[in-house]
Amino acid sequence: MDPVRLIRIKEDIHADNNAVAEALRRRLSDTKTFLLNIMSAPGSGKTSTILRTIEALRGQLRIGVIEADIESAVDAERLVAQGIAAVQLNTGGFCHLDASMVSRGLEALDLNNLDAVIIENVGNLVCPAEFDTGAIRNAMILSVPEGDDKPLKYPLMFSVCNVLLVNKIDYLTLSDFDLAAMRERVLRLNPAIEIFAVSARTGQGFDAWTEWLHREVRAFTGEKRA
Ligand SMILES: Nc1nc2c(ncn2[C@@H]2O[C@H](COP(=O)(O)OP(=O)(O)O)[C@@H](O)[C@H]2O)c(=O)[nH]1
Ligand SMILES: [Mg+2]
Repeated sequence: MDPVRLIRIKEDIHADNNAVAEALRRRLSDTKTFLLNIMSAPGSGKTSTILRTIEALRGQLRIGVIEADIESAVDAERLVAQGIAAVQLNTGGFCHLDASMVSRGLEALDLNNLDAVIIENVGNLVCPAEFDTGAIRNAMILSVPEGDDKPLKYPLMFSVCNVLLVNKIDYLTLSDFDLAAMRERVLRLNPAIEIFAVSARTGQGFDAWTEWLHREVRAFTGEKRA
C-alpha cells in the first residue's frame, strides 16, 4: 500500500500569505503609505481609539481606515460619518485578515492622498496574530476590563506587536487590574514593545501614543505631499 500523503496546509497558507504581504509592503514603500494593523478582542476600543487618534493627528497626517468584521458595516459607517476615508471588509466568517484581503481594501482608498492607513482587524486575540497583513507596524489594544492576565493566555498576540495600548485606563481605579504586573508579563514576551496607557473616552495618554505614531509614519513616508 502507498504511504499516506501528508499535505501541510497551514504551512502552504502561511507561505502564500507571506509572499503577498511582502509584495504589499513594497507597494506601500513605493506610494509612501504607512500601514498600521490594530488587533484586539471585541469591545476593547479599537474603533474609539482609531477615531480619537485620527482626530488628534488631523492637520498633521492624512489617515484612512480599513475596517474588518465578520458581518456588518457599522464601524466604517461610524468613521465615514466623521468625514474619514474608510472602507469596510466583511470576512464572511473568517476570524482574521490576510494580506490579500488587505490589498483589496487598499484598492478602495486613494493612497496618493493618504500618509497612513489603519486596519481595524477582526476582534479576537488568536487568529489575527498568525497572519501577516502586510502592515509596517502591528499594534494591539488590551482594555482594563479584560484583565491583566491576558499576556499569559495569548502570548503570540503580545509577541508580534510593536506597540500595546492599554485602553480604558479610566476604569483602573474601579478594577483589580495590575498595570505593573501586566507590563512585566508583556516585556518578558516582547522586550522591544512600546506600551502606552490610554483612554479613548477621556483622551488620557493620547499625546504620547500619537507622537509615537506620527514619528513612525514620518520615518517611513518622509514628507509626503498630495
Ligand atoms: N470607559 C471607557 N469606555 C471605552 C473606552 N474606549 C472604548 N470604550 C467603550 O467600549 C465600547 C466598545 O468600543 P469600540 O471602540 O466599539 O470597541 P471595538 O469593538 O474594539 O471597536 C464602546 O461602548 C465604547 O464607548 C475607554 O477608554 N473608556
Ligand atoms: Mg470596532
